[in-house]
Amino acid sequence: MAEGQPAPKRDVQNHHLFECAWEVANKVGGIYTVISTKVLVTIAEYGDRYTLIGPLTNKSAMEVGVLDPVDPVVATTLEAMRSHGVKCFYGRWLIEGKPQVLLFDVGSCSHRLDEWKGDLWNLAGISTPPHDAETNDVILFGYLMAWFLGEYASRQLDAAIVAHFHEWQAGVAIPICRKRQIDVTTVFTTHATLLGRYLCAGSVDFYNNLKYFDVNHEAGKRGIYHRYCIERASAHCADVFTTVSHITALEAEYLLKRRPDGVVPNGLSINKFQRKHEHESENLYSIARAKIHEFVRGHFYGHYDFDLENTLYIFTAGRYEYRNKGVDMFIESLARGFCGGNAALFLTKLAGLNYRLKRSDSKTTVVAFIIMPASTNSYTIEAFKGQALVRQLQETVTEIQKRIGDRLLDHALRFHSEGKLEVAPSDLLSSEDQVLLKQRISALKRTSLPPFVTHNMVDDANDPILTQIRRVKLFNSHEDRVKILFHPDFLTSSNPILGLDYEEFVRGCHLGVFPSYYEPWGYTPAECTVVSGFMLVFLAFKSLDYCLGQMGIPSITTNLSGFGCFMQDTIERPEDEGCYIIDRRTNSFEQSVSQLTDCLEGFCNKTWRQRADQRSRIESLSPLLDWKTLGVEYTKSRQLALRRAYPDAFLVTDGESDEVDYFIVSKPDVFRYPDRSPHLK
Ligand code: 1S3
Repeated sequence: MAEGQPAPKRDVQNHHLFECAWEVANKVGGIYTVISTKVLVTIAEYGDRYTLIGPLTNKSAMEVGVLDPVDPVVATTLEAMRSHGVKCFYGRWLIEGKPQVLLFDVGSCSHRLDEWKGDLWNLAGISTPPHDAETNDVILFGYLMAWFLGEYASRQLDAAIVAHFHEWQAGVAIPICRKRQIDVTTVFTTHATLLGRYLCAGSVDFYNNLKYFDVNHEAGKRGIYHRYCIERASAHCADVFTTVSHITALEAEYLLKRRPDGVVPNGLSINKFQRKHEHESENLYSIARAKIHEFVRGHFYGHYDFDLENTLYIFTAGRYEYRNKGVDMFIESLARGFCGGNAALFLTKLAGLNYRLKRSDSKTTVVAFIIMPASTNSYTIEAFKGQALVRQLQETVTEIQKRIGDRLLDHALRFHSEGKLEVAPSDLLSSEDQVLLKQRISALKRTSLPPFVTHNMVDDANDPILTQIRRVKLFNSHEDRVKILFHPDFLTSSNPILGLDYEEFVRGCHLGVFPSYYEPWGYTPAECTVVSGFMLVFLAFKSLDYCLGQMGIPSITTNLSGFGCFMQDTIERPEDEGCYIIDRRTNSFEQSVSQLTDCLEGFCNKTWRQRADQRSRIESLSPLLDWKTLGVEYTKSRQLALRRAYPDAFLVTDGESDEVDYFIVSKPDVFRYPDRSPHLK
């Protein structure tokens, strides 16, 4: 809108929505899950008035089917931008709901980087260093989005426009829209704060000091001041500012210096057919578990002396943030009792699960997986060898089985009813077969213990997970009732070693453990409860017979994770529904480790029946996490943005706006103990 001209009267009821994020069709982390799973409810509300905007990358191009824009104004706007050399893709994102999507190639405008950086400095006072490639892309992306929105809003004058931006990587456009007075209303959602993530990953007592951090100084010290400025400007310039949980709202208030207008919890798209296929549930568990069994047999070859029927698979997974995701606490709770050779620990409740199971002569074995991508070179030879040896043995057994079958058939054919059927084992198992079998068995002999990592790590000596495993001496020995395995890579069904997709792996496990210290929301425990609709489409696409939306796997999280707090606020006794919540707010690290170990021990002591009952209860939690329930918070945030930008359109009869601050952000901020374990410093 040109300055001085009256603003057009836009229709707020039938407004258009542009949702912008770096993770649109471009999976990096949790924001991809948020956006892709939310699509169905947003499409139901907006239809073709909804468009997503993201970056054009090799990955994102694969997820989009190119088409001509439905909206003629979008078509003319893009034509105008293309005439200036902007490269972009317009089409449908190939996920459930097939939303319209616009992807900008930031590289096509890299020649304008210096000009736009100068402009960002002039209009927002944000200076950025030359060699931060991610920030450079973020600036290009921001300017392209603002350019698009400006052109679009100047051509489409009938309907109001809501532009919703996720996370600082999409935030640059917000101060630009404000300074250029582009006639759109903006919402900014942060899924974590930059400083929060950095501070927590270090060794500060984050939550008790939230109010006291010198934010500029802390950001400067960590070399992220420019990124922090972008994030803070996005939060302050947006008409409405939201975040994903109350705990992150508090963090944002102190670190970004704006109290969020509200909280938009993350949902999942629950498959509508799930209930019809419930009977298949147990079958799917068995298939997935059999695959994990197969892997475990191979990995522990030569030391496979435990009973798989009496083995529990537990796991933690996520972005490799050692302290933030609570991997330190997970390993500690598995193996505490050996640290520092402190004998007193053996005698107390402070001992870890491994010690407790040994002490009680438990017949249960726990295999604990850590699935977190890190820098690796390849799988280790040992990892391949174990699987190959077991496969060879399997093939040999199958061949021998066949020969035994033939011999038995032969005997049976010669059998006359008056005689006695006598078949000596030596008649069935020939000496050649015995030799072959012995050769295979002797190949399984091993002098070393089964490794606790599947890959060659780039920085093995300094890797924090490996360092801790070595310190607590969890070496997968015969006596250990807890075996540990670090898989520093994503899971896919095409993996040569652990060939399962993440969802299938989760289904094959018994328990997910996510004792996070910093976790604005945390999808991993929610994904133990349900599989998202998106994933179902993805799996169906790969022609796997997965039509079940539920997982029903119990999980452990903490009251420092958004999801954990949400469950505590929503359900009276989350643990009855298979959602255990560890207190990391008011407990010391030691106490939380003990609580986690108690919880793990309690789970190990459950009977098969108790675990099956628990699983069926968890499945009934799905509606609580459905976007159909939680999506309404997003609707409210957009309504508030419209009210703030177009108050006249909301005037009630007496001439007063009926705006209310719809979100209640205040939650008790009780934090007590410093969170650092003396053992972990
Ligand atoms: C963030 O991703 P993360 O794993 O880096 O956003 C997610 C989606 O809102 C959230 O679930 C998670 O806690 C945040 O940390």
